[in-house]
Amino acid sequence: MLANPATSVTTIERFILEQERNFPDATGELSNLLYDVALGAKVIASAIRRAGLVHVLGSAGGTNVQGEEQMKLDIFANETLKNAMCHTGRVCVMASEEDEQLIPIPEQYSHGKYAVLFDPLDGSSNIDVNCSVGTIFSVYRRVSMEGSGTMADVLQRGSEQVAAGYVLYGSSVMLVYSTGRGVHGFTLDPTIGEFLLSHPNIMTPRVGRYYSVNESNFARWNRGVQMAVRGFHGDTPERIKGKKSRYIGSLVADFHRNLIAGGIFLYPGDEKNPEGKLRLSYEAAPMAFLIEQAGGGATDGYRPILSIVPDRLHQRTPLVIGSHDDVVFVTETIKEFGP
Ligand code: P6P
Repeated sequence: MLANPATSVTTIERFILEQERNFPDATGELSNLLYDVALGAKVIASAIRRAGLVHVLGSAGGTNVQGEEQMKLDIFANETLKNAMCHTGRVCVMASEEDEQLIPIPEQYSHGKYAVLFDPLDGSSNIDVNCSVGTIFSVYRRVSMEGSGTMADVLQRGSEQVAAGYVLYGSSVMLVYSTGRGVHGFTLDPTIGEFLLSHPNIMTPRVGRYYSVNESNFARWNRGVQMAVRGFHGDTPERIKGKKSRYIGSLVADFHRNLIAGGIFLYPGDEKNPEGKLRLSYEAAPMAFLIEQAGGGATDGYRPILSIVPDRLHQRTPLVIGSHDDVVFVTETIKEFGP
């Protein structure tokens, strides 16, 4: 008998268990870690929904390691994620955009086999104007032997990730993740407080409809990047068909639209910031893991993001990410027209 559609929902818990059943090498620990992140996301989503009401908006007065003004929600999101994972015995060390140093697991808790990195609230400058913001997370298997995790556990090549994902706090709250077996999207049903499977096996179109870049930096880009973006403007139809411009200034929101509809996002390096603005370990690498699982690509303009071994925790990287053929076009145009 067909299940009644009203009750045939697939929660993230059910989906992860089914994934475990289909892949005998899957261990429950990674599944449970994803539940922990999902719980943290629900708490953060609730705070964001209420932000305008509880005067959480506005600066907390502090500044983070990036020298950026910390919004109260930044701090709340950071603490929420730490608290969701530190006591579980699944994690040996954490790292966050909001913390200059590694985040050790308190001695009273056991140390698990995963290292987790996150940007707790990316795009936080959009909070006060009610634009979408996001959480980004990246999971590695530890390389250190036991006890408290080390910097080596978090400074791994992106291709070593065992899971990565993001939460988009937009018109609806979505959690999108991959454990290397496809990309799957879940939408939070606030009436029951559950993430329900809404976008199984996401594949991104080979050619994108949109391009996303901060055009105000155009004059500072190298000639190759300028020529690639001019191609997206439609200035060189013999090289590439023009695209529509969409740029929110929130990586998770821009990435998600391009993932679903097809598109390319660029944050190139320039004369002022040769390494660009975005962080390798907890922004570019997890998004690169996802986009490659969805059939797209991600480079720093020259080499795959997932091939880069980080030297420093808060290392920046130029980022070109999205539909496969568009990423190839940018990389080839940079090669042809040079820096
Ligand atoms: P710009 C938000 O501050 C962020 O880190 C990303 O989410 C976003 O893609 C980028 O910076 C926007 O930077 O310089 O265009 O405002």
